[in-house]
Amino acid sequence: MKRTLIVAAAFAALAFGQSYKPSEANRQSRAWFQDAKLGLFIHWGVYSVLGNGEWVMNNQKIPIAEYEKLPAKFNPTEFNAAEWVSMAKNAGMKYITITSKHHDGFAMFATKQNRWNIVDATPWGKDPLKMLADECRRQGLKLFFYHSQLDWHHPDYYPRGRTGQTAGRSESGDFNRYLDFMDAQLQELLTNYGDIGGIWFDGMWDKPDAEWRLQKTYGLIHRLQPAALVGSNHHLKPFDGEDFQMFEKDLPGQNTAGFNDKSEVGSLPLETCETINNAWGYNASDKRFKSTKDLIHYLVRSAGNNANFLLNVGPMPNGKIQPEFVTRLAEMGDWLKVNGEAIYGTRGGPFAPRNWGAVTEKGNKVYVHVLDWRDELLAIPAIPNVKSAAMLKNGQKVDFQNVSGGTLLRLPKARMDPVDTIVVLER
Ligand code: JFZ
Repeated sequence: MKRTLIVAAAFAALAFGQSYKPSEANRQSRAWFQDAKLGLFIHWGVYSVLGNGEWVMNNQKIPIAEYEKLPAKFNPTEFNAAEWVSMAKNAGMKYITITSKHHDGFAMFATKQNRWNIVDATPWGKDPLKMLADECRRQGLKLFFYHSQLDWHHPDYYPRGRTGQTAGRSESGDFNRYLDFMDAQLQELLTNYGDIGGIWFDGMWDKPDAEWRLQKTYGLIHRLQPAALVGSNHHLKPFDGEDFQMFEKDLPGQNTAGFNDKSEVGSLPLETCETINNAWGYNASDKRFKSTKDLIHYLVRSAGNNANFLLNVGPMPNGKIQPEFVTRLAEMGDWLKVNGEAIYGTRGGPFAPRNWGAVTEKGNKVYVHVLDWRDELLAIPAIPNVKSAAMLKNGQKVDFQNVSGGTLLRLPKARMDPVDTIVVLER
């Protein structure tokens, strides 16, 4: 009897594509994640030595034999974990997601699986992820690892996918052995660094039809750390076993960057990531920095879409973060120190973002973020039972009037904030 039930349950799970039940600890992490709203993305690897982004190996067709000369030049003696974590904390960020391994396969941690890693292959010889993990714990931030499933360096990543064709690898390899290697690295990351926030996968899109053994890998993570959140940048709707859904360079449901045409917003916690200039990994010549105001607007629109904002920096090969990034993060933090009430712990809604701005809500309060509006009267969709309206900044009352189908807010020019005019509605 019991056996038939198990078989029936397994069949149902397969038929309906649902078998993973998040643990209670995992549900708590998801709630924490949704309250956190802002995180720091860090793309750091041996590619930073060339100052031309994390795709440089592929873009400049550098063969492995050449690329393997880089670690000898990677000596980030200026790296200071406390400085990075303080910078994130002062920016109002609640977590950090850092590359443990990017597409070049180079591990930024002390792995025993091969010598293609920062400890064994560089003159510096230290494990920055260990130092960051300890420092995050000290300062109360969570640490996530970005881990690339795609690997341009490992001989068993075969057959190859769309990218990595010019690395000069042999025409053979055992993909299952590669996945064993990847699982072994993940086991290290989930065993040697204390409690981890989660794993941010990327790279499946390189060969979407391969057997990636996702259930085995996701199962391993959830077994080692049930509270850790699993997400993947596959640009599709979430797979069984994932705990959050991410949107690369786009707000959920949008597709301005062209990555998310097949994606669908599901019911998991959401996250969107973006760069400050146009590079993820350090790019010495990319000076097209977004303004602090634009970054704050992106944060507000993310929150209005019920998503977290993961904002990226690409540290330099000496271990420092360039000043243009540092100042912008500090300015975001200054803004959040005053306006954080309307961001942290909120959920998007009660209505979807508009061209003029976005709304967030928490308890009996609705925060109307007016980002771009020039007239004195602003019409918003009706919100039932609003008792009062006031500026978040100074508590001054805001005139409002319910009209058929909506509410009119009176926003005299003199009261408008150049970044975000926040009106608090109380229900
Ligand atoms: C991926 C990485 O390739 C990139 O280096 C960075 O880490 C970013 C956060 O994630 O970006 C992608 C993912 C998929 C495609 C292109 C870039 N794609 O499908 O063409």
